Amino acid sequence: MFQRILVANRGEIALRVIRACKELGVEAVAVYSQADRDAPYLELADRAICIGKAASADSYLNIPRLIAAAEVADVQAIHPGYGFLSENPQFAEICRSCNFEFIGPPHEAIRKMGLKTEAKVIAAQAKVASVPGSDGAVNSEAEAIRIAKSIGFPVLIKAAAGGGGKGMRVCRDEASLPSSIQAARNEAEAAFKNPSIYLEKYIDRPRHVEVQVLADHHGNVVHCWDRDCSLQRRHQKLVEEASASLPIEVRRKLGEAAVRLAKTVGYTNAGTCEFLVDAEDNFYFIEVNARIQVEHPVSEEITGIDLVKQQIRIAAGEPLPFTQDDVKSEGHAIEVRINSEDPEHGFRPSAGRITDLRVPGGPGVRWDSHARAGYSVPPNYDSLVGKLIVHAPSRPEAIARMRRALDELVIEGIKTTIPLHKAIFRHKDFIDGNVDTTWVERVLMPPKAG
Ligand code: MV4
Repeated sequence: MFQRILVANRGEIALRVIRACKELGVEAVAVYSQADRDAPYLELADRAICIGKAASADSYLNIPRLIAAAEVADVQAIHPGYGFLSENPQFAEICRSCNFEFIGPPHEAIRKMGLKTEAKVIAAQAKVASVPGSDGAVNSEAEAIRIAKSIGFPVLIKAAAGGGGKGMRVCRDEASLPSSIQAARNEAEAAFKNPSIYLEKYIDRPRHVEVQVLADHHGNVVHCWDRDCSLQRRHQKLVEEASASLPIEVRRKLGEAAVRLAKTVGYTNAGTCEFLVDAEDNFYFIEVNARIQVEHPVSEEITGIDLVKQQIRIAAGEPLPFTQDDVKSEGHAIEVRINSEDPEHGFRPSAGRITDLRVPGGPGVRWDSHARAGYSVPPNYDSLVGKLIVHAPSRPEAIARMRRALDELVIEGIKTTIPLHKAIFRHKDFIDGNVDTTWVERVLMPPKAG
């Protein structure tokens, strides 16, 4: 096992990795920007190193500064967390070339999965169905029109280098296809420095279901079952659940598909295969997330596996200590993301000082947060202040437990998404499981008229 790890991230996930290190007997070295100099997660690390100014480009996205911190602290491995550099193949490659183990997949796998057109080729090799669409990038208007006519309108134009919903455009007819493609190319070039686009059949009101996988360096790949992450607003997830409440045969097939995909691309460490699921429970692969995700705790709760500890063990060369048959899905877990945003005012970030914080407890309740009373949420980064996770024997009991826990949770001094979550957990559609990726914006918070 490693003696010491650099945690190349901040906030909630930095604390999550520090906690895993402590339980493994590994020293955790935290990094921080000037905006985070008073952040509570630093006190829990064995050492903390300032890596630069508040701007991400000068700190958490700055590869030379992170490598310098790793050298100064004499660590053996680097955990990138989520966001920031976690899916940057160049960072993974540089870590390894500087003799630091990157706690994540091989840079080749990150690079391939970063190109969504390449990921779909790998899915086809693995005999995993993806959404019908173009074979790779679309290079001309004529080609786009031919493909759109063969799959049928509406089509979705996606950026090859995209993901997470950025740079997507729905196109409903042939007449608007050329201008939609041009607009999508411009967005893709601006956001990803890559104008390449591809086409997919637009799936109406899909559910977003993803499968957690773990793969070691000895050829063992297991899935840790499925999560439903359909509840989102403007591509920001709000609520995640495990399981995705699909029939067991569908869940098995999803898991097996994710394992085939991971094996085909030579994946190691933790990752997620994302699928869209239609009203008939048909599933279509869309992309791979080559990192630990914000919503990983719900999979931990139903399987009893500490995914972050497994990431570290895998990177240290240990074989997975269990087989697929050992990974059981028990009960139902739900996570809500508590963001410092004002739902009453278009979810604008609401940075500021938390004056009071009272966290829920009791059976089946987990609170993953770096925040505490007196902590000031800096305006420079994402607005996640904590994740409230519940686990119970069934989905109705998990919903009741989440309602109870949300009523106990008090955060004062900043605006948060707590009132929105309370409304979701009282809504009949959510309780009945009648939600999809369009539900929040279509039903719960439709745009105001005028
Ligand atoms: C889609 C889709 C409908 N049809 N692809 C958005 C995020 C990115 N991972 C893929 N996304 C979508 N791809 C086809 N062919 C609808 C979405 C989508 C979505 C997916 C998951 C979660 C939230 C979403 C919100 C809007 C659209």
